[in-house]
Amino acid sequence: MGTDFLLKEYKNNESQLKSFNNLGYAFFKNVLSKQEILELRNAMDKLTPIKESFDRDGIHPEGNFFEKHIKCVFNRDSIFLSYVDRKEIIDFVASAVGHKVHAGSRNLEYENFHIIGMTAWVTGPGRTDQQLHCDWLPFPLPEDVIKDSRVKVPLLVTTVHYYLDDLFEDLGPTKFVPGSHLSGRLPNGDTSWNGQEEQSILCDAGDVLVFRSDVWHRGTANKSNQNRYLLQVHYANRMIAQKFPPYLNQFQFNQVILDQATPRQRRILGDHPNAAYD
Ligand SMILES: O=C(O)CCC(=O)C(=O)O
Ligand SMILES: [Fe+2]
Repeated sequence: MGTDFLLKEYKNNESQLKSFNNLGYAFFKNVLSKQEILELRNAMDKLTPIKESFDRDGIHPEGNFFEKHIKCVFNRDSIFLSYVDRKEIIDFVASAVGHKVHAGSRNLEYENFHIIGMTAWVTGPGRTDQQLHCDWLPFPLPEDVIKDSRVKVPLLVTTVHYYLDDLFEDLGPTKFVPGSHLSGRLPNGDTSWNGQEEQSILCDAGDVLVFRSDVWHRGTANKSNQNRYLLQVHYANRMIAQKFPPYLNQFQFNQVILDQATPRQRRILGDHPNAAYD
């Protein structure tokens, strides 16, 4: 069997979801134009760190390499606002993590999830390999239980990667072990699962990957002489907390940005109708 299916875009939402459920990630080709890629990279270069928000911009504390890691960038420059609900991606996210509910004319699929973070991330030459990990494994399960077709592990958190470079091995692509979310566990040092080795996401600038929090993956070493630019957008079921530091109510929405936000963007940013626990 070929390996084309490991990085393939399917034509409709349903087939994309099926592949996502099998592999743990879904691929979207050519989402951004060259102009949008440039705009995003320039906007990322202009961002300044807010220390209380855990931002970093400089030599990484645990390594001798440059890293810029700026949180909640939707709040910093209106260029990032459209990535709250980027048109090619958001319906997929809504069906993956919003658990679409149809109720008459109400657009409930946008009520059950929200954005929990948006990070601009520039990694310089010298960045080292990450270990294979899950971002979050909410439901560890024995393999024989998770294999039972009656068991459907709900997706609570998913991340969208907007790649802003043409990726090559030395630039440090993200690597995934396809299907490993069906292991029910953390990798614990394993580098393959069910006979499947890790797969480098060697995609082009403007391509997008959406992945489950429980699929095994890692960022890899930047052995090139250029910076790698990545925009990460994290979404979750509405019951999962938004990660908007600084905490204890110090995070403030930027009114200039909020005034530009559409009703759907405001909803995804957290403007929910009253519900359980409110
Ligand atoms: O850098 C990457 O491509 C992935 C990073 C990652 O998985 C993480 O920081 O959790
Ligand atoms: Fe990760």
